[in-house]
Amino acid sequence: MPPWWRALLGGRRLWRPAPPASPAPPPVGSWQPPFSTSCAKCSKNRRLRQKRALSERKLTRCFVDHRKVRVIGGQGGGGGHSFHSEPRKQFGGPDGGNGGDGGHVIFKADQQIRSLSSVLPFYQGFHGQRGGSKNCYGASGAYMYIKVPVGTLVKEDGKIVADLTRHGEEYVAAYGGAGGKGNRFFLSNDNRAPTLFTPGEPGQERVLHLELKTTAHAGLVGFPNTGKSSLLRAISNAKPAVAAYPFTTLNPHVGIVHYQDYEQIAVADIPGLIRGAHQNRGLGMAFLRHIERCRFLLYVVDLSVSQPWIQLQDLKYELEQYKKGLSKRPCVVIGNKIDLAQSRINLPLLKEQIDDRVIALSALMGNNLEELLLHLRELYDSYVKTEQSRGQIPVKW
Ligand SMILES: Nc1nc2c(ncn2[C@@H]2O[C@H](COP(=O)(O)OP(=O)(O)OP(=O)(O)O)[C@@H](O)[C@H]2O)c(=O)[nH]1
Ligand SMILES: [Mg+2]
Repeated sequence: MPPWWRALLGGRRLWRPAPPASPAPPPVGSWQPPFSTSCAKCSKNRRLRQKRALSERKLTRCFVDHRKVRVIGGQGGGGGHSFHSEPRKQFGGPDGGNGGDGGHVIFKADQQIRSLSSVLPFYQGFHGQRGGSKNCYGASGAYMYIKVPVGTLVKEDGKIVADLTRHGEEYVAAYGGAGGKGNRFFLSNDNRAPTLFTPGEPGQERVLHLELKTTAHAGLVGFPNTGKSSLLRAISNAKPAVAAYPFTTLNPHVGIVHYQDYEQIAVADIPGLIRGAHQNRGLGMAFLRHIERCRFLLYVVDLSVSQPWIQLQDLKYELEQYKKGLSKRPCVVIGNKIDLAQSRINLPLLKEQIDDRVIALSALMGNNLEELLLHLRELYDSYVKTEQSRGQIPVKW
């Protein structure tokens, strides 16, 4: 504080530094380290704050499996128009460079993307730059990549033009326009001073429909409330909502089952189907579409209801009506809710009625999940072998 300020306050000092406090002696018998350990202790004992899972309502709002997109490739840059001139070289000739090409707009499949919600309705590619003087070419426009989920179908006028089923696969949605020619390009013996130059071409313009079909190795197919989501929660880290009312799940969820040899099997929880789903009852078509891409099917039936084999017949009928041969895919029948008394009565009856293998388990209590996991691996191994024998690369996660 300046001295004149202190004089103004009547010589009073407003703030006085506290006398240095003498360190308190440590209590007898308890040795304290000469540094603070409280921070380390806290960090060791502190549990990592977990990210709150998105609610089903929020997920439903974010999940988009249809998009109409207008894409335009970048415009090519115009050709340059100039004549070289310098001291003692007055008529140096034409030196207008060519314009750069417009950038393409490209769809690229990315495993990290879950739905088409991040895809915008319109994309314009980057334009090429104009050709300059001194024979300088314009820079080409950069490619514009639009990330889409794996399993995206690209349709134009109802026809499938691309199917992006593998991570990193690309499809050029709109080509950029070619760059124009500068006047240097038109130099010839006949014409030593061409003034002609061409503008860049406009990029390709298309209206495309994107459609997402969930891709997974296995699909959990069943009526609502049979415990599909509970089962996916039990065998993987996925967290689909579980509740005691039908149509809790409205979008497919994909969970990954990890094995000791680092193989990973993707299992999709498909929303519940009902009778008449192939006629679009209960959003049937939207749900059935996601089953198409599953290499093998896990039919989940509720063993506690009477005559559970009827559920299975109905499911197979719906799949067959939707797409021929869909119900013939490798499959296993999962009899869920074996922890209930009625289920134990129904299980032998179900086994009598059907030829497929039945695995009885309880997704809620975790009973007999090992048998399912082992059989899932068998199905996966046979899928890998068939793909390799056909000379194709099996889809891996
Ligand atoms: N007792 C018993 N109840 C179960 C079992 N598995 C699931 N449930 C119950 O069944 C109800 C429905 O479970 P979900 O996992 O939501 O069924 P879902 O097939 O995904 O249903 P949707 O999403 O509507 O198609 C919940 O109340 C679960 O607690 C089980 O093994 N035993
Ligand atoms: Mg569910």
